Amino acid sequence: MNSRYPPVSLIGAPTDIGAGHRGASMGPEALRIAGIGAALSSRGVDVIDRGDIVGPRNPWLPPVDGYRHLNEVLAWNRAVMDALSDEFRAGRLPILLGGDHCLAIGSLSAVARHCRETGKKLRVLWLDAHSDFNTHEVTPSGNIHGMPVACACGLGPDVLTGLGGHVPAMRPDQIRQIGIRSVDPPEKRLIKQYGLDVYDMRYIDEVGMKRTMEAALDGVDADTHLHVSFDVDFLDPSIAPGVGTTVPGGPNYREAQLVMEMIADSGRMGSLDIMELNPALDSHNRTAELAVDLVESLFGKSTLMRD
Ligand code: EXY
Ligand code: MN
Ligand code: MN
Ligand code: MN
Repeated sequence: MNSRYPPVSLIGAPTDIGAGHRGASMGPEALRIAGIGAALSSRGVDVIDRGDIVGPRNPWLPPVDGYRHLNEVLAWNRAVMDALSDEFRAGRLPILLGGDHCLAIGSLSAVARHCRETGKKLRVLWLDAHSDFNTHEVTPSGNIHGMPVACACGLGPDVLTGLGGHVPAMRPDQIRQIGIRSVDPPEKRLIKQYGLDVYDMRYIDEVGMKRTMEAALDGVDADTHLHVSFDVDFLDPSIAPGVGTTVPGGPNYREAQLVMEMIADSGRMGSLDIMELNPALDSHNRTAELAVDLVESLFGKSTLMRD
């Protein structure tokens, strides 16, 4: 076994309850078919697949008061939070196989609680084309997958912001967003108001991915729990077509690999979300296979001569 990494638990959350397209509910199985378990085992990681969380079906209804499917989103996120909390208490590294990104409300709640209980410093890396910082007042869609970061920072309905028992679950200065290139105008105002640290694609173009990641990881040390929330739409759609919310102009293959390799080098990743993969929009499971390739890099596989 690879003693560099704690034992890993795969947790499927097969739902598209917070999304505007159907299909992310098939994400967990596509990642399994792409070989995520075997890929981790081959890295020497001790991995268990816990199977899938169960939750309500998607009724596919319009938003009410700016929220679509709020009750169902709450049920799924409670289940996600409980499942991740069990893994943290067992000393394991949970990998949440989404599912749409609204489920990060549950994972961030669990991670924040784990850090409060253990006294660890929290750093969240949010890899995404979107900031996911909308509220019900300003959302253009009512889709709650556009709101998880706001909820984690205390902006949202009490049932979601209070999920982990502490409001807000985290401070904006504990979050670094990377790859951002689609933000709604009122959402942008909120991001500025809350002082979120955003490394958008313009920044990455100008500064390069290496310096971007150095900045995003600055201050991460042995006392840090690093949570990586990887929305697959972070990647350029030319390499990752299997998502419902593609935005042109994202990181290319090598830039994405560098992100993962530098996170691996930090040695501090304690939990991971892989979100928004939509097999209904994919081509021959190519995006799932790319996600697994990137996960291998997160666990120390280098495409260069450093293994
Ligand atoms: N900002 C848009 C909305 O709130 O509807 C789009 C959000 C897409 C969210 C994707 C998963 O990252
Ligand atoms: Mn997202
Ligand atoms: Mn996104
Ligand atoms: Mn930890």
